[in-house]
Amino acid sequence: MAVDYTTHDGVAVITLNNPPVNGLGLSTRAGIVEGIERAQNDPAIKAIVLTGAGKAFSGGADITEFNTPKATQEPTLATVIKTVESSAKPVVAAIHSVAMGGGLELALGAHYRIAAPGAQIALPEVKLGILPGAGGTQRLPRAIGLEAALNMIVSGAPVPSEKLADSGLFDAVVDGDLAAAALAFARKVGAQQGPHPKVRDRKIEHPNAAGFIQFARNSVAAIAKNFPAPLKCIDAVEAGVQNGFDKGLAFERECFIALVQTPESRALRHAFFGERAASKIPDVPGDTPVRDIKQVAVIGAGTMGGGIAMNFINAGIPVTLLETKQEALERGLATIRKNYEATVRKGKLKPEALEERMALITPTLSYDDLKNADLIVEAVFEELGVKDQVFRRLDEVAKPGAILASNTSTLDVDKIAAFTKRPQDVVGMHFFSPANVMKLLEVVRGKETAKDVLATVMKLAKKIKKTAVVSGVCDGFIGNRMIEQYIRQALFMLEEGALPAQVDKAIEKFGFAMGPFRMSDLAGNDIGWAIRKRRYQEHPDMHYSKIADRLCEMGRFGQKTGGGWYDYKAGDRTAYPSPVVDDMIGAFSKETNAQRRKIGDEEIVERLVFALVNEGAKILEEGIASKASDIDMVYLTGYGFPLYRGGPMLYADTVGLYNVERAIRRYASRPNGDAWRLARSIAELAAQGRGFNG
Ligand code: T1G
Repeated sequence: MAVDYTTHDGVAVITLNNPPVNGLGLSTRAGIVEGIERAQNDPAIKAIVLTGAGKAFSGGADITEFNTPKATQEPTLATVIKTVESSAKPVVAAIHSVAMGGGLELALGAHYRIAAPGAQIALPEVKLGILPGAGGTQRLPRAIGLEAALNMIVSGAPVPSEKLADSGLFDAVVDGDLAAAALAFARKVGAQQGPHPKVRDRKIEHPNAAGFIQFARNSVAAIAKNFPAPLKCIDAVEAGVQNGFDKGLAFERECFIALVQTPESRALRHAFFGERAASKIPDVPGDTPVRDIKQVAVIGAGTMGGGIAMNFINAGIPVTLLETKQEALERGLATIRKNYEATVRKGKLKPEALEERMALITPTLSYDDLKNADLIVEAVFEELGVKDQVFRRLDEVAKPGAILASNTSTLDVDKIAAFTKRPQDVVGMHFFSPANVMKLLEVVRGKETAKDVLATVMKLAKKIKKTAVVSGVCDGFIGNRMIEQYIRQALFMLEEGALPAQVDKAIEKFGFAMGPFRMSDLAGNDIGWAIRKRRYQEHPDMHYSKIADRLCEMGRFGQKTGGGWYDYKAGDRTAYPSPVVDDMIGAFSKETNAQRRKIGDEEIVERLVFALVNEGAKILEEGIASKASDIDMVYLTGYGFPLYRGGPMLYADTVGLYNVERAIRRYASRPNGDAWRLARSIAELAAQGRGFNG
């Protein structure tokens, strides 16, 4: 049973014991009910303490049970809370570390609550696309007031327990021994005459509840356009304010059942699990010993190197920053300082913290200064010859056991590893620009990369707040390999009849942060041009539209040259459709005898997204990625794929692989159809009625 029951001089202590965070799974729920009933039947027991073992009071409903029969099997959480609340003997919730979601709702069912400072208190259900489903929308407003409760429920953000000390939520916030304080408190209230206070009996006081709720609804509606849950949170709270506790509770339940079935909630839960699953590498045991990373070195102080260095100093890890020339080093340091100054101006960093962080950087022009580094990340020019020199030199100076990482985004990590005599210590750490902002880190596993190197980098990634996804070695790893097919389709569609603004608008309406042409103008069209030139050499058989080359031959590299797929005005980043480009596209179609036709938005979205899905399926087949959710995490955290759709692979499951297959076969039979080689696994899974994510 995931609950312990002990007695201490007339006080029964029920301890949740379901690691890692005392998720309220079926056995935990049953154990609490049994404990409460056992205490009722023991005349020696005068009061009950409810607490959690390990690292949490409770992290809430056991999300691993979601959409399984256990989740709704009695005793449900609502039943547990009702049992606690109707106990004749007072129940004291003793809260430490984490009381979230159902965990906080359970505590709200107790008669008294005492907390240790520093505990994270939250109703984060909205972040999973649902709402508190066990009375949180009804009890929290009664505990801490309408405004504070609505803020917590709609944001899902955690509040430290000490900040709620005077909110009415806790009877005490105690430093020191929480267990002893809880026992003393329980003895005190156990000696008092009942009935003991119930949060549900409190009134929700507000001078103008209806007005405030309407104000909240208007402000939330403006920002939550793709997510139904935040507005439902407000509806549920309002129902309790207007119609009383029991009706409010019933309405909350209806809302919960409706929301848990929505594709948005499925996407958010998928992302929640995907984030955690990504750090698990199938053949690397979770208890693999990791190397100690106390000192990092970064080679290259350019845009990438500087951003990479910031990640480590933000986590308090000192960085030796190496450049070849003094002015490049100074330029890099100045850029890092400028970035921090901007953060200070936004009030997100204290001025003194800026200096502390800058002090963690040791600039140098000498490789000899890298000899104590535990991890060395190179971010030098993307050319194999340059990587060759750098890694041979690292092989000479780096200490044994130092991890040698390349930030390469396109080169073969196995080839880079072969420049050293220690390929087992070489790994790819592909950061995304701007490296100090983008959450995604592709960890590229060479065929000889040691397992403890992978385990070390994955753990370090969590410390520097990155979402790390392991990729095998292939051209473009996971993200860029898939985006190449996406861009191919975008270019073909220009030849076939679409214009840049139409393609961008269609995919941005689908939810992408930025369409392919605005993105290319931002990154620089010359970057894609260089990659295509390499492609034409390596894969002469791969059919590419040359329309983007035509644009580059016109010198239209994007924002940096004042014009790319769009026109730009000085000091204005707005992308204006360009008549010059539209004419070029029309002329190009004529030259290639492409019959221009009207292309609908639905086809644009299908061809762009299914190009990702099809390549993602091949990446899974080849074992470059170990799970579909890894691919989704790459796209959600590195490519602006809309979170409410859960990533390309989950989106394909939502559409149904049967429909994805039919669409791909349709496009394969049309002009430029040679770009569509249907992934075998899509046909197989479709035939079995399955999806990528089970
Ligand atoms: N159930 C089951 N497992 C959970 C869990 C949960 N609620 N929360 C976390 N885990 C696992 C997680 O998958 C990971 O597993 C391990 O715990 C450590 O997590 C009715 C319906 C609690 C702040 O949304 O925010 O209650 O990978 O790496 O950084 O209204 O986890 O080790 O195998 O994140 O210390 C609402 C979600 C549920 C809380 C701890 N609750 N969790 O953070 O560790 S819905 C939540 C978190 C609900 C009711 C509704 C965080 C944390 P593994 P971790 P952490």
